Amino acid sequence: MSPRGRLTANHWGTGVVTVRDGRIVEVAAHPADPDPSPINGNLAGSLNGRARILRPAVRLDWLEDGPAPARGRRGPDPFVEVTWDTALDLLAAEIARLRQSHGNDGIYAGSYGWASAGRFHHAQGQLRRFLNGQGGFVASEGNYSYNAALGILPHVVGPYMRQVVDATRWSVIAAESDLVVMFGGLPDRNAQVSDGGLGLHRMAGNLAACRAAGVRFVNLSPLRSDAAEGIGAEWLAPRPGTDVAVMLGLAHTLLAEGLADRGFLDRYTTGFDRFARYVTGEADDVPKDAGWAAAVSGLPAGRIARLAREMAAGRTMITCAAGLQRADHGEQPLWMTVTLAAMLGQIGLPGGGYGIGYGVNATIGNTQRPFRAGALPQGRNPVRRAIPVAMVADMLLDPGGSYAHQGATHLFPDIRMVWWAGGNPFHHHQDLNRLRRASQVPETVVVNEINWTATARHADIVLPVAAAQERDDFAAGNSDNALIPMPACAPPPGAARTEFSIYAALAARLGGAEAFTEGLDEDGWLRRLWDETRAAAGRTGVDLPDWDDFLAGDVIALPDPAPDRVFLSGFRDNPDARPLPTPSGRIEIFSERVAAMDLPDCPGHATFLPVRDAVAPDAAAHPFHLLSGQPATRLHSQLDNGALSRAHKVGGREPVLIHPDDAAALGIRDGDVVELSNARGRCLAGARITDEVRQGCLFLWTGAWYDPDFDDPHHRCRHGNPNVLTHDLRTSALTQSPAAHSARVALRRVDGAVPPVRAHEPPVFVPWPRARGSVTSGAAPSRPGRPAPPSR
Ligand SMILES: Nc1nc2c(c(=O)[nH]1)N[C@H]1C(S)=C(S)[C@@H](COP(=O)(O)OP(=O)(O)OC[C@H]3O[C@@H](n4cnc5c(=O)[nH]c(N)nc54)[C@H](O)[C@@H]3O)O[C@H]1N2
Ligand SMILES: Nc1nc2c(c(=O)[nH]1)N[C@H]1C(S)=C(S)[C@@H](COP(=O)(O)OP(=O)(O)OC[C@H]3O[C@@H](n4cnc5c(=O)[nH]c(N)nc54)[C@H](O)[C@@H]3O)O[C@H]1N2
Ligand SMILES: [Mo]
Repeated sequence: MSPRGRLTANHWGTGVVTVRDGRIVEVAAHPADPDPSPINGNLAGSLNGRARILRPAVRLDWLEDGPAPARGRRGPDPFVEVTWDTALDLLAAEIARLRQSHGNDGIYAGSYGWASAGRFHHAQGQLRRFLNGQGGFVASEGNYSYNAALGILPHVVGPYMRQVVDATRWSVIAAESDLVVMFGGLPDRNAQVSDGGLGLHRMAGNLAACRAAGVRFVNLSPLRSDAAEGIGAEWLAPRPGTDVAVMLGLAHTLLAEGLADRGFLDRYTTGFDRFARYVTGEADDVPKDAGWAAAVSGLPAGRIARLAREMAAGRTMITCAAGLQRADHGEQPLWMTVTLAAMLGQIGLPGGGYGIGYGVNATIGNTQRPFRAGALPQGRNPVRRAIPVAMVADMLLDPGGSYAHQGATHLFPDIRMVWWAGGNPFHHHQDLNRLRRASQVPETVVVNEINWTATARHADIVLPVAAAQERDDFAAGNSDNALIPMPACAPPPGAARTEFSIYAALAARLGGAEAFTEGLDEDGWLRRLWDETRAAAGRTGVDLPDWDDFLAGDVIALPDPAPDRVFLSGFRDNPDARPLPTPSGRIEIFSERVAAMDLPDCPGHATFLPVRDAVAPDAAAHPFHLLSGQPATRLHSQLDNGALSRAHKVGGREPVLIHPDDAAALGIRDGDVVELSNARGRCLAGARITDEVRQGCLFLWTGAWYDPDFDDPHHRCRHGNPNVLTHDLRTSALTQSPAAHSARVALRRVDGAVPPVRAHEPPVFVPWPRARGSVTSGAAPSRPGRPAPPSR
């Protein structure tokens, strides 16, 4: 093995682990990685941190009073640490009770989230397999990343995932493109992450090659650093939520100046004329010309018109960051990106056309997996119900209520138990005060976690689990071409254990142990999955070593199956033989199918619709547009108590980027404590004053662990989690996607005493049975809980 030490795989790349006295003390970059992620710097501190969950714990009220809605107590309540036998007996009895009294469609285990890399110990996969064997559960569909794309693009060009897998390669862009116009930029901090792990970070090198080849970049974004410094991008900062207006201004110029490619539009698209009447203003008396676009977006009209001419003059790639659709009417920038690219007529040509979400994932446009590696089979869910993932609070607050999705009406299930493993809804969901209310509704909430996140603190039964570095596994990123060994580097601390062992023990209590384990232990499963991987590799002509050699060895790089890929080139070559999977077989600039749904928030062609908070009656009281993109210093909320993430806090609070003019007007200096607020919630943050951010915008990274101050009437977050401020409205009734990037807030400097941040501390534990009035902080000695119900 070339690197000294044991390898580990994370969504942000491969690391080399140093262990001292049975503890992970450092995770360094793999020496072969040309652009390693700094996020490894959080691992040692977080895995050994004070917030690590060391023993199973049960919320005091739940233990005393039994399963019931929590009436605000989930969150502030103390916990009782219990033995595994007690925790598993209580949980098995509760599953049995609910199945009996209510049925499996009272169990919600969508459990959205990124968990950790690893083909076998995948948190959601394990939970689904277990519950599928116990009668099933209500699931979720879609994601928080690009849900609007999943829902709208099949109507326009075809499934979103094909567009990602088949995205035009950066090597092709370097060789063929003159200009790359990036809506939402292409943040290099984001493009270091890839779900399931990755061998090498290639984006920086490929962008450098573009630069060396003379490709010009334009970054349209509220944040200058959404374009990597090295690519020398021109920065244009439209008001957030106005990209569709800018693109319409570009489209109007193309049309007015005869620069739209009529031949392409006629042969490969449908419905352009309908859309053109909207652009010219024939349909609504508002010509969407560059002047109109300038008034809406704040960009100069002349620059918009010139950009249109530049785009038509050479080979132009248009990219749209996924962040743009995590916003009000997020379907529209996607549809408009495709429409604009169609007008340029370069879709399917090398270096032309469009790419959606290049920055979402380190592999997009950079490499691809040659085959699917083995993974834990999840079985079949007998409960065939799933809600759109971002409707979780809607569902809990409105059992039996109806909702629209893709033109149909559905009813919410009546949920009694919620189970989360490998996700952090008190990070990822919007309007956390509303989520707090919703999370009181179930009778029982179960959370498997590594750390005492806010989600764990809002649970009734908390199960401590081993981290990726504490169990044998292997990684094969979902879109990467490497196989990475993940040997256990250290034992899990305290009583933490693997989720496989937890479900095996629960299945033994409930019946169905054999169905869950199939008679295999963890090592047996890993060998089975590796055998499947070897067989799949063999079919592509790749010979893999046996499991023991692989686990002790280095990363295995696999061939890239399509290094010169050009998106939609087959369709362009022969649209009759290779039609798109849309109703017309063509790009649908106007969609009869979407139009027939008659949705005011998603009409039949790309349309500019304003940000809701900006046109709300109280808009003037909330003058700042809040953006809350992905943090450079961590993956979402994971390992927020690690060294790198903490080093970037301002006085222990999450930094918020403020433009110098805005700061001066409010008397805010760099490093001050500030409060962000609106009618939905409040949080404290640390001021970072920088001209990197557009004036009028505040940028507060997502993922600071939610730290509600229960002594404050507004439950103000002391730490700086933006989701106390974001709204829990959907992009549209078509896709019901989350829309975090469209919130407006007020800002003020906070003088005088401020409460300390408590997010990275464990909750309060009390002994049990309770001696009245006794409350201890930190780990109290475990005492047995109430008599365990008999196991089945
Ligand atoms: N305001 C705002 N909100 C956003 C976004 C935004 O841009 N702005 N982005 C959204 C997006 S794109 C996403 S993808 C989501 C991300 O939302 P999540 O995926 O929910 O966020 P993570 O912080 O990655 O949460 C993963 C959790 O799983 C835990 N974990 C890790 N490994 C394991 C394991 O093996 N077992 C168990 N049981 N737990 C494990 C970690 O400790 C962590 O708490 O956030 C969304 N929320
Ligand atoms: N380091 C790190 N990398 C990550 C992640 C992480 O947590 N940490 N998360 C990963 C995940 S799960 C995902 S889904 C991807 C997300 O990848 P993206 O969707 O690309 O990420 P975002 O940060 O939400 O948005 C990108 C940028 O869009 C800009 N933006 C927001 N609103 C607007 C707007 O209205 N107009 C314009 N023009 N720009 C706007 C913001 O400035 C933001 O920086 O990142 C992945 N990469
Ligand atoms: Mo995401």
